[in-house]
Formats: sequence, structure tokens, C-alpha cells
Amino acid sequence: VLELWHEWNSVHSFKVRVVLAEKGLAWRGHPLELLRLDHLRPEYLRLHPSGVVPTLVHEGRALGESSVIVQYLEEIRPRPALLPQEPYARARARLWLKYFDEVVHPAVRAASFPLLYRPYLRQCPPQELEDRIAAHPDAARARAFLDAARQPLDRAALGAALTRFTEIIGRIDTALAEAEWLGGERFGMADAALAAFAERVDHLGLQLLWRDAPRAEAWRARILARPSVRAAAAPPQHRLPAPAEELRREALACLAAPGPA
Ligand SMILES: N[C@@H](CCC(=O)N[C@@H](CS)C(=O)NCC(=O)O)C(=O)O
Repeated sequence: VLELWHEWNSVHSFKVRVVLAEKGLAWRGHPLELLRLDHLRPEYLRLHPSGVVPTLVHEGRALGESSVIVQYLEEIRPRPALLPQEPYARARARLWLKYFDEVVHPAVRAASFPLLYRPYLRQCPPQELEDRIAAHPDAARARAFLDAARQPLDRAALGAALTRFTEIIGRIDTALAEAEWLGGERFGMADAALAAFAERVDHLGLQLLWRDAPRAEAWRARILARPSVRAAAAPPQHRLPAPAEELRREALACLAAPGPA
């Protein structure tokens, strides 16, 4: 049986849940709450020493890195295929996975800390947060939690993240001039990864970012209606509250404000 240590509100976990659903694979979930810092408990750090989610365990063996996990799933369950057969098309699908990990995720993180996590982290007893975060193997990641709790909203950083969102949407739109899906003629791994981005943009209440990109906007509607993507979404009891209207407006104002010279 496949077991997945994941967080319902994590985009990397989302990507893996979409692929599991596309392939009709049964899995047993071990949900962690990142804001409670469940991922820093010793039992999880033994499984994934970097202290990030997700981790897949198959036949007693643990595997981290969401893009490696989804390609592993492709190999153990080749049908339906989510990677094209033709080598160049296959390489391009892998480039989308890399783009998601290296470009999309940092932007999602930079927007999610102020808009989704900060309201919760600001309410944590400061000493408790500090004690728990001390176990984080990555000092920069630990700092992001502490800064979100203590520092004023960094408008320039939020504006930069949302500018990056519009660039990502632009890139999706350009790619869709060639085919209906990022994966080509059929839904594929690239779509599964970017579905997590589309879902997060909605969660943040920033749907209007798609409005100048009609092909991407149509893809967003198709992808969010897809059964595997719906199955991957957090059940209401696990879904973090969306940003309050005032905060959402502030975020859009950060996007509109000119960046530093
Ligand atoms: N490259 C890793 C990154 C995983 C990652 O950053 N996961 C986030 C959630 S989307 C996480 O665990 N964050 C916890 C933290 O920053 O402390 C992968 O693709 O699995």
C-alpha cells in the first residue's frame, strides 16, 4: 500500500495527490499540519530529514521530493500515462516540473506566508513557536515562520510574489497557444503540477490575476473542474481560512504599487 505523509494545504502535496488520483492509486494518508510544525517532530524528521512534505512510503521505503515521487508513480503505474512517450515532449514535461519547483513554489510560498499563514502564526505564543521551530533543519525556512509571526507585512516582497504570479500565468497562456494542455494533447504531469498553483491562486482569492490571459483562464476553469484536482483539494475541515477581504485588497494594492527602483 502507498502511504503519503502530506499537508492538505501544501502545493507539493497537492501535486502528488492529483497524480495519485489520475492513476487511480489507493493511498493511506498521514496528514501533518505545517503551521503546528508537525513536520518538525522527530518521527517525521526520521522519515524526511529535510523537514518538508510530502513523503511517500512504498513497500516500507521512504521517498521525498514531490517531482521525484510523481515520476516514481508514473513508473510503478504507467497507465494512464502522464508523461509523453516522445523524448523531447517528455523532457518538456520535466521542465515544467522543474519550473514548478524552482520558480512557482518560491512565489507561492512568498505569497502564502503573508496571506494564509501569518494570521495564524501571529496568534501562536511566541516562545512556543520559537521552541518548536528550533528543530527546523533549514535556517532560512525557520526564519520565514518567525518573520511571518513577528514582522510587519512586507509589501514589497508580497508585490514581487504576485508579479511573479502574473508572469507564471503569462507563461501558461503562451504554452497553451500550442495545445489544449500543458502536457500537449492530453492532460499530463505538467498540468498536475500547475493545477496546484491554480488552486492556490483561488484559495488566496486572486482569481482576477487570470483575466488578461484568456487561454490560461480557460485552462484554469478546466483544471479546477477535473475530478483528480477536486479529489486533491483539502477537505473543508483541513483547509486554511482564505485571507480576509481587507488583506486580499491589500495584496492587490501591493501588486499595483510600483516596486523598488
Ligand atoms: N523540493 C521539495 C519541497 C517541499 C516543500 O517545500 N514543501 C513545503 C510545503 S509545500 C514544506 O514542507 N514546507 C515546510 C517548511 O518550509 O518548513 C519537494 O518538491 O517535495
